[in-house]
Amino acid sequence: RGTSDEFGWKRYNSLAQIEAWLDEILARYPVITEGFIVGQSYEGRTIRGIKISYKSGNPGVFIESNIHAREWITSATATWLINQFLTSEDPLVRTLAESHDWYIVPVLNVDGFVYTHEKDRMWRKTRQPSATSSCIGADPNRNYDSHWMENNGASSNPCAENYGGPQPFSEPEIKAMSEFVAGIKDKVNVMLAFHSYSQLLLSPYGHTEEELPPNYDDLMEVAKAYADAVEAMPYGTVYRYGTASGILYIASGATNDWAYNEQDIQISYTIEFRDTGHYGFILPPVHIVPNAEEALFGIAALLDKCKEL
Ligand code: ING
Ligand code: ZN
Repeated sequence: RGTSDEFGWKRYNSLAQIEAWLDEILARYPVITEGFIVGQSYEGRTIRGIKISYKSGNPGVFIESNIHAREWITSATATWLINQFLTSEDPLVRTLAESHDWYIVPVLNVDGFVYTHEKDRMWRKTRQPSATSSCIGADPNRNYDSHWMENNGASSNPCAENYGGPQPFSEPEIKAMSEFVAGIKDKVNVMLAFHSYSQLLLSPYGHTEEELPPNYDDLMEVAKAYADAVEAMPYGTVYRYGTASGILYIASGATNDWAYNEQDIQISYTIEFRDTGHYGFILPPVHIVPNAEEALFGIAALLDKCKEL
C-alpha cells in the first residue's frame, strides 16, 4: 500500500484508521491480546480497548487516552506504546511489556475525536446535546462521580469548556468507562490518564488543595522517577509534577481522582504530554515518536519505582 491513508506515526490517524489497525493487531497477536468493549458513545460508536497480557497475575496498568477530543498526541502515543509492547526487541521494553497486564483505551471520547477530524479541530468535550442550552457536550474529565462539581472544580454552564454535565456520569462514555474499570479494579494497580499539553504529572487531589492524598510521598517519588527518566533522555524534555490542584488548578470529577478516591487505585496520574504551549494541542506530527518514547521510558521508570514501594 504505502498510501496516505495508511496507519502510522508520521501523522495523526482518524478513528477509522485506528480501529482498522487495532483489528489487524488483534488478528496478528491472538494469544497475547484481547479486544474489549468499554461501551457505546452518545452517537452510538463503540468505544474499544485492548488488553495485552503475556502471563496472568501481572500488575495491571490502565491507560485512558483521548478523553479530550483535540488532544491527538494522546492516542498517537497510546497506539505507539501498544505497537512497542508487541513488537519491540529491546530487552528493557520486553521486560516492561511482559511484566504487566495492559488495558489501553486509545480513544475514549470517540464522538468528540471524530468531530475534531471532521468539523472543529479544537473541540474538547463530548457531543451529547444539553436539555437546557443550545451548547453541546460536557467536559468528560469533570463528569466522574467523585466530588462532582465541588469547590468550583467544574462549571455548571453548558457552554463552558469545563462543564461538568447535568449530573455525574451523564455522559455515556464516562458511565461506560466507570463501569468497565469498576469491573476490573482488583486487577488494576496503576491508572494513567493521557492528556496534552503542559508536560506535567498530576496526582490526586484535583478536587481540593486543602488536603493531600494519604500516599502523597509515594505519589511524588513515583512521579519524580518518570520526570527524571524523561529528562535524562537525549531530548532533555522537562516534566514537572505535583497534585493537580497544587500545580495546575482545582478540577473535580476527573478520571485519575475517581480511580484513586472511588476505586482505590493507589497510583493514579494525569499525564500532560508535549509541549508547553508553543504548538499546544496542534502538536506537529514530528513530535509523535519522540513524545511516545518519553512516555515509554517514563512509564518504565514509574513502574520500576512502584516495585520499591
Ligand atoms: N488538563 C486536565 C483537565 O482536565 C487535570 C488537567 C486533570 C486537572 C485531572 C485536574 C485533574 O483540565 C487538560 N489539558 O485537559
Ligand atoms: Zn485534556
